[in-house]
Amino acid sequence: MQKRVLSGIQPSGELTLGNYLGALRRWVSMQDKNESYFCIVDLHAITEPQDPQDLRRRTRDIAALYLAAGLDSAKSIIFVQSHVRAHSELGWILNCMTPMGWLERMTQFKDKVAKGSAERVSVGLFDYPVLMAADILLYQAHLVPVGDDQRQHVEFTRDVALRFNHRFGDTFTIPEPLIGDTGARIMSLSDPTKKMSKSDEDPSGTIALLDPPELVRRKIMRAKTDSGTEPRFDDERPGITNLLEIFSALTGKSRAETEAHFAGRGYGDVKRELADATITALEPLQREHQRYTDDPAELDRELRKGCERASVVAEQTLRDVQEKVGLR
Ligand code: ATP
Ligand code: LTN
Repeated sequence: MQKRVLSGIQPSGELTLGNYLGALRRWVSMQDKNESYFCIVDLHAITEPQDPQDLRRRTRDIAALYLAAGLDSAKSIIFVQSHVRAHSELGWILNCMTPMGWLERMTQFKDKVAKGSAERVSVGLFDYPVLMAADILLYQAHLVPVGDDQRQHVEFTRDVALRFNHRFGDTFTIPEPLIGDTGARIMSLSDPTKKMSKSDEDPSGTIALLDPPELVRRKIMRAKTDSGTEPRFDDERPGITNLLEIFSALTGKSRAETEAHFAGRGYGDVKRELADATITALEPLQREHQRYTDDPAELDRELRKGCERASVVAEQTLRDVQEKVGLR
């Protein structure tokens, strides 16, 4: 049986190598065998302050990168979250059924609050997982391919769905997170104890998918490592471990094969080969991205088609939910 797949990325910054290896690249390989929905979650991005022009540009840029990476609208439904109103509507209904305590436990929220003052944190950021649950449940998704940091949000979605089904009868498919073996948690190049993140203010830790080759090389050559010499995966040495992890995710080599590949060589060799591998992987993506930038009407057509197809499915679930809770 075909499974339904849904995932999304926020247009909160330039897409990174972490987004690619943890999410996007894996989506491409799933679209042949599954009924797939991939969105750009702009309503999630506005849970933190965004410049309106930047938000619009990034939303299109990310859509172009989805297509450039190989998502194909003949196989998948590719759309912008805010174009399909059912996301906000189901989000509200689920809000009314979700205990605050469940949201207070979310580690991503707690981490973000710890970084800023409570005054600056929006209600939307607190409520973020409920909207994410709406994204997933509207399409009755079985599988949610994400990086490791999103595991808790998918578990939360399962709890929301189970609770709704228990109270109102079978309504939602219970989804499962799908997290890769390699590349699920790429760390920052400048601080390998932190996740590589597109909204990081320090660009030296992040490889953006659209960084030009010389910049990619410079960032990798300057990546923070320890004073050791032997390239090995080692929790005590997060810098070199992260570089090896990226190498292994890009080349498809297992961790053992990657260690064997670099046996007897130094950290400098790892950096040089990783820079080459990264530049080679990004080159076709950047070329295809440029094609969509040159033809904005084509991108508009793709997103309009995606919105229409997604709306049909989303509306059906929304109606069912509205009827069950007594809104129709
Ligand atoms: P932000 O910095 O705005 O929180 P982000 O870079 O963490 O953004 P998201 O939009 O939150 O990116 O994530 C999109 C997808 O990319 C998710 O599936 C997430 O798990 C995955 N992802 C994000 N960062 C990484 C990373 N460093 N390694 C692996 N996967 C990642
Ligand atoms: N919270 C996710 C983005 C996201 C998402 C989704 C992922 C929003 N809705 C639905 C999978 C399915 C993140 O990566 N920060």
